[in-house]
Amino acid sequence: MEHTRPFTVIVEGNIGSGKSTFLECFSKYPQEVEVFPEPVAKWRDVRGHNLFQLMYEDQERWSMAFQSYAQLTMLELHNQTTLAPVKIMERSIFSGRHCFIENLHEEKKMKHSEYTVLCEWFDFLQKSPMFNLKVDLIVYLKTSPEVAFKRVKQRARSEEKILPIEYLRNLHDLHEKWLHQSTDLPAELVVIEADQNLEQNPDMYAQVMEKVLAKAQ
Ligand code: DGT
Repeated sequence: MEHTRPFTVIVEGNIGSGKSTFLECFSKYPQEVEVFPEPVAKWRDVRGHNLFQLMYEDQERWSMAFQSYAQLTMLELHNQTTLAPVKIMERSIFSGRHCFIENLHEEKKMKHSEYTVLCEWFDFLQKSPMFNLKVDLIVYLKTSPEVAFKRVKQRARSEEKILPIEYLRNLHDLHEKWLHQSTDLPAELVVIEADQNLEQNPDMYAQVMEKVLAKAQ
């Protein structure tokens, strides 16, 4: 049976917070959960253009194009139906708007006019009955920027080589502000303290996984 409104979970947290590892834990439950990783591969090949790399090489020049495309690919994921009753997404159109776009604007890497265009699009998409941005649960993997930075350096994704720790500090602050201070979160929030990794704390995801899998019953 196709689920047009599956129970939808978005997994949020800084770059390097462990979102992919959390998502992998659900690969044992294909009947119950359909997982949608972030579309980095698409960002790397937009009809031959690596927008992901261009954005890191020259943020002032490429952020608008990148965020515009990232917003489109996120919208596509939000809109996808599933065969499983539970849908889990890595990030969302919401963190794009409230963390990444906000940061680029605050850091003056994006012109105010460009920022305004992206915000107008976001507001339109959020209100439009044509798109399904419904979310039921937000899982926030909370890390210190220092731990996230160490993990990013260890995995050595080529585009992220030049990423300074200040970038992760800014993104951390914006995740905290969005998830802990805003009055219009799209869903209930659960927080996982994620400075430890799975080897150090094998049960760190257990409670939240149970909560999510219960929605498939
Ligand atoms: P994980 O598993 O928690 O380590 O997560 P990552 O780092 O695989 O995934 P994520 O979403 O934190 O970021 C993947 C890369 O894409 C990273 O270099 C940040 C970048 N990214 C993701 N979404 C956006 C966005 O909306 N704007 C910008 N500028 N970059 C983004």
